[in-house]
Amino acid sequence: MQSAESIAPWVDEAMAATPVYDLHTHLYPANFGPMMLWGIDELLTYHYLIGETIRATAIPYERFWAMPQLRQANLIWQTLFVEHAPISEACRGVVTVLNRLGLDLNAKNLDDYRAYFRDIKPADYIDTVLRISNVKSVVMTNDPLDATERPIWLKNPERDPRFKAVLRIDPLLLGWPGVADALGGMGYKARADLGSTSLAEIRRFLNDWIDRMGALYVAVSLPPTWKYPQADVTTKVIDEAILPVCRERNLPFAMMIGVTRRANPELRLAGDSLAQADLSNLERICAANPKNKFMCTVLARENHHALAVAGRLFPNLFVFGCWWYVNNPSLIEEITRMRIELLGPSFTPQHSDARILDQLLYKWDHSRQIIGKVLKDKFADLAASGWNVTREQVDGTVKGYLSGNFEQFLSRNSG
Ligand code: FIX
Ligand code: ZN
Repeated sequence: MQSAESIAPWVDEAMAATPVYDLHTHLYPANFGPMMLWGIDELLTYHYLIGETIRATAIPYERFWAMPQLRQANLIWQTLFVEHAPISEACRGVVTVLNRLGLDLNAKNLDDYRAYFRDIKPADYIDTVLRISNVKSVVMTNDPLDATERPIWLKNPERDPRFKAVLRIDPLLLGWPGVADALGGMGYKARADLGSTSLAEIRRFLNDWIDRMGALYVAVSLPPTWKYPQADVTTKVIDEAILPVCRERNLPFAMMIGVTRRANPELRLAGDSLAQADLSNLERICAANPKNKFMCTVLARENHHALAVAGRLFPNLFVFGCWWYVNNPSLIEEITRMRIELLGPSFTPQHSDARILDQLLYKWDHSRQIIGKVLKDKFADLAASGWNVTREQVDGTVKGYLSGNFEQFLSRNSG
């Protein structure tokens, strides 16, 4: 019988050797130009760190936003890394990135770090970061209504096969009646009345953009107040456009539930909040549409237990990731432990949500450590209960968590 000591290195080796399929990021390939973010100044001006700096300095919002990015980065470095210990998860992330790149952490010299990035070519840097982080595929967030992104797609960019597309439709679900004009501007005659012509036009929009992008799934983030079903525009668009198209195309519909946008608009991207949602709405959408595939992650820690239970109840629901405010070591550990206990090997513990390429280096480094820690405990418990744990079982479980489960869910027929 294997001991905890003999199982632990198997887990460590499998976690390190298995390439990740990162199923939700905000990363883009080099030929997406300004959308590809990388390097020390982008890392430092990540919205998580902007929030922490404005809090630490109490700088007036308008003064912060009036600064050019370089000066914002200087302030963030000075405040969070020089004047204080960089002990928060987002700060530690920058430290891990610099460390993984082999930069001198004792020097603490921002200009030296800037010099390192100066001569790097973005396309080469993608190769470097994916190699060091051992990530094989990253799933982008693609919004055809975004004024920067749309023209890029319309030029039929050459595709980097490592960057997969996802059709993100927040405005299409939550932006009525205003979104009708945006759709009209793109040649889709969808009016706020949502009559049968409008719904057909929304379906045409979805199909056209799924084709253009080669989208793997259709995704939305939803507020904690989201209800399903409800006599409102959101339910109508879901039931009569999104779900039929997803069914026909055998694509999952991913719901990220629990975000309250612009709770403090002064903080811009850093100003979104969260609240607990009623996940009976999630259960109802899965139950009412058994021929659709769904993916779900939730923002409130308090919702994670209910999400894992929903995953047990509905085979058409794929549970994934520790999103944003729960992407912290203590919460990843708690959530992953609970999910393994309720769902066994059949979910995806983590996605990175990286916005800046270099963040793959820390987000996966940190998550691999925690998922590995939990798995060691779980396999040790199993061995202590009398099961003959083998290296193949460990390898297979890790492969499922880091890539295979998601790939299988994508290829599975919706029934
Ligand atoms: O809606 C989302 O995809 C969120 O992940 C982002 O909007 C959020 O700003 C973020 O970066 C979280 O990590
Ligand atoms: Zn995201």
